[in-house]
Amino acid sequence: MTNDQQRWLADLLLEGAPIIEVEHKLRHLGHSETEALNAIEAILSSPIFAAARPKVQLGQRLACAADLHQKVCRGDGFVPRRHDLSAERFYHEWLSHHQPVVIDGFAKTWSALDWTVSELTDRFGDTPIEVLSGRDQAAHPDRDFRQLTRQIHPKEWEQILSTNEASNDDYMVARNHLMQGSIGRHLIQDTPISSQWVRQDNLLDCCSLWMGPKGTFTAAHHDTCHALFVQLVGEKTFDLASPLIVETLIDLEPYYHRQRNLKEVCEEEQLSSATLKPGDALFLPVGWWHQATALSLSVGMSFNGLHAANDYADYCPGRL
Ligand SMILES: O=C(O)CCC(=O)C(=O)O
Repeated sequence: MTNDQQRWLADLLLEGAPIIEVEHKLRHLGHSETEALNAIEAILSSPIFAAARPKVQLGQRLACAADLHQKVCRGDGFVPRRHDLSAERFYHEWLSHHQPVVIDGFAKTWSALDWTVSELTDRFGDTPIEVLSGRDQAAHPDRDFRQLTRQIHPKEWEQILSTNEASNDDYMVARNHLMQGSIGRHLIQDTPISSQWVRQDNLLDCCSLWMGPKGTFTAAHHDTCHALFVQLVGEKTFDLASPLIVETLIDLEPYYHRQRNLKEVCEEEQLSSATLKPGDALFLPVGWWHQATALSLSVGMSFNGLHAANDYADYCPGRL
């Protein structure tokens, strides 16, 4: 029996295929009954099989429980939306149930909704800002953000955005540390998120600005903390998938999905989407897979200083 055949046989037996079926398959491949039974016995009696089978079985049982959860919780393809959701109900009904929700008009009174590119870039002043460039040529621009990070003058950023062309090539992503610099103290005046929603003592350390042209696409990934993403300018669509969808747990690297697009990984009914308009907020629960597409020039702010345990750095199935 070739190595490949032995491996295939081990796979079947580890997954718990009935011996009689495995024997039939081997006979079908041209092996005699004795050869087939000997090959099966050799694998079943190996210490490697004895050690591995309970682990495979545990994985199968967890997948079974996760599937059950998915079937019971299946939605209609859209992230649920709520108007006038109080912080109290948000924490009680959504965060503690680990479920995403859109809060319509969350920031409808914030002056950041009037931000324009030229006003914002003027406010950035002369200090270089950090953006990712050359994303189109990169196989995995979000995972490999370090190689693509460059410092540019805010005026250059304004020029890139003012072409109004749809592009994923340049994008100012959350890792720009802008809010932690001196400009952060000014910008936050325009995004007055209430203390009922997020802690104020570390507000600037726990928020990030996202800014880019129409057409940016952030690849499928999960975070290690909960986040509240507030859309300020333009529109953006998010696609989300539960961390309990087994298909999403294959091919990770480590916080990103190798396929980049959840639509290539999940069935349509496993995804839920939400299009945010200016002022809407999306709660992204820790571990939930998400990807984002800007439908127009877009500015958003994400906050993670929530009033809940919010450091799940150890949640990284892609490292296992
Ligand atoms: O807006 C985006 O492009 C991505 C946002 C995101 O993934 C996040 O806030 O975790």
